Amino acid sequence: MLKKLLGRRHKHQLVFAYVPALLMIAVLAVMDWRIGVVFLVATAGSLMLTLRTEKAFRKQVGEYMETLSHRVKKASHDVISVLPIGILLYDEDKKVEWHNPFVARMFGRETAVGESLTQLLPGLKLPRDKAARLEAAIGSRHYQIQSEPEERLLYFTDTTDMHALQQAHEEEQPVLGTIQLDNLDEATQGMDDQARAVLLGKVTSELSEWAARYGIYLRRTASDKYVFFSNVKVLRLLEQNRFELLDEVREHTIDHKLPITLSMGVAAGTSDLVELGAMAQSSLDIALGRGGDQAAVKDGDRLTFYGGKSNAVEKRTRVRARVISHALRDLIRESDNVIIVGHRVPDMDAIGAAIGMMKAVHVAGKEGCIVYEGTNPSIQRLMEAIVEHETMREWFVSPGEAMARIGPRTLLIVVDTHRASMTIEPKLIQLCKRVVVIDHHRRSEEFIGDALLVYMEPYASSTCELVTELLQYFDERIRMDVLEATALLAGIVVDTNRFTVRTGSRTFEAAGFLRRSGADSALIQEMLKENLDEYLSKADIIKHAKILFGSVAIASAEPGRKVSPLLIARTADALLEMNGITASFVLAERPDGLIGVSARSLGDMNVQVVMERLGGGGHLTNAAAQMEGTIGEAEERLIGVLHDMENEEGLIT
Ligand SMILES: [Mn+2]
Repeated sequence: MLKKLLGRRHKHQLVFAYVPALLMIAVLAVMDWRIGVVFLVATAGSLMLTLRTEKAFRKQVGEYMETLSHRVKKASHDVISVLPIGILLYDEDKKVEWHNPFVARMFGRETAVGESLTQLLPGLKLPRDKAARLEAAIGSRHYQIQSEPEERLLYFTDTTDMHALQQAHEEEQPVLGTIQLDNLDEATQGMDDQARAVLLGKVTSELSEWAARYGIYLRRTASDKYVFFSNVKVLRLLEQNRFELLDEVREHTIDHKLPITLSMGVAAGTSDLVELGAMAQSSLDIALGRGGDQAAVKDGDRLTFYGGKSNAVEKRTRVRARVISHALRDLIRESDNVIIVGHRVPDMDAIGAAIGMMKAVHVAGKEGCIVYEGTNPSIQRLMEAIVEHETMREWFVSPGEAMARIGPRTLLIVVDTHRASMTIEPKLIQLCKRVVVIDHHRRSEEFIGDALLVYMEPYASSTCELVTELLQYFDERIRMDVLEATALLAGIVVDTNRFTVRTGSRTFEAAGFLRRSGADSALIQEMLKENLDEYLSKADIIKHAKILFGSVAIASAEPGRKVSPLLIARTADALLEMNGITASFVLAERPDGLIGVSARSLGDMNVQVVMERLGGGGHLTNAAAQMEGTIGEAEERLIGVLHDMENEEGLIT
């Protein structure tokens, strides 16, 4: 078409170009006809020659254009078959319609036409309407996939090298860890130098063997502290083996009167070494706060715990209790007033500890109050006794009233919890500049950050035990009111399930002091009495108990039956008392519609970790969680977690 247009225009132009020449010839012919003939012949020859040249040129151009378009077509075809990019077209049923040879090589077959995409690329989710960039591994290679749903077209790019490079980069990221021997002082107390050296040597060789096994750089920084340096690749291995060093050291020193346990704080996820160091230290603090004998790994924002199979060892020295007591006394004396707050739905331990702290405030000659949200069945009888008391009832105020009392020099004491969200009024913690935390729970990730003083001892039976010790050092001649001492003792009695769990020698010493101060055990007996209905309800749930893993009891209440959280907890306590049971789990629907789970253990199994996996928390031997859904689903999830843990590192130690 183009050629024709071009040719026609040229012909016309040529003809017009010869018009003046013809006119000239006509004039010449009029003058002399012979000259006219000569010029006419010459002009005709010239015109013929021009037309022939023009024709030859047109032919050449035409031929050239034809070969060019052919070559372009050929090249684009070659590109599709040779380019290192896969192109695949699919139909509405996601079946392959066409692909280039790259795709055939990618799948390692001659053709994939007619096959379904879901089978070729299992697990790949193609978005319906938007262009998207996806990734897939086919065989040993990695591909980036550009999806164009409107054209039903996929482009594949081989990113294997990039992927390998990325992985190598990630694996070489630095990891920093700190290791602390939890109980070296306690374990070596009373040992002579030689025995101590032998024990330390044993632990040290265990540690260096471990470091050599993984190619870790390990360095001792104090008699009971180490620092190590490694990379993410090694960390993944350590996690896979669930930090078996913890078990090895504990097992190799088990023939001593106290096995040595380790705590580790490990940090990864940044290449900033200063930040890594701070993260490793805070991870170690958390591991220790949870009772030690475990590794806390902070990888970016993710915090994971490994181990923690043994219970926190009681600290035999009371130096810390005395130091804390004196620091607390100074803080109270420097304050205008003191507000004491416990956790929501307070139990005996929270109320008892708050009352003990009020005693401290009064001994220091200051004003104070206890934040109170109302009664619940577990503290009903204690609160009745307090209401009848001439002065104690004045101590309890509403959260609003407490808030109104906050001044610039107000001290807030948080008891029996260390999580701001668990307190009766979290705003108090934001509003008070000066906060003290006294708790016996194993530390969770949420933590009141900028407290002036933190006294957290997971080995202790109860916050009341800690508070009783603090009071003894507060003032040596401290005299307590009968109801004050009774409330503190009641807290210890409840949290130890009548001195049967988590009871150390210091628990009895604290109980002895309270008894000497006039604590009324008959009154406690009265407070803890249960009624017949409750007893029958417990028996009703226990009836459904089944035994897993030989000694783990799980009992679920009937669906639709509402059970109070307190009764769920007490049923778990009762179930644990049965012969041959090492751990008990009780599930029931709570009045608020959630499924409540209470978990108890004699100490051979860490129920805190089980509950943490279900979104709850607590202690090694005493923990709880709340779940949404039906009771059957909750039980299924719980059993799933138990099986997972059994496969990972064994449930029972
Ligand atoms: Mn408690």
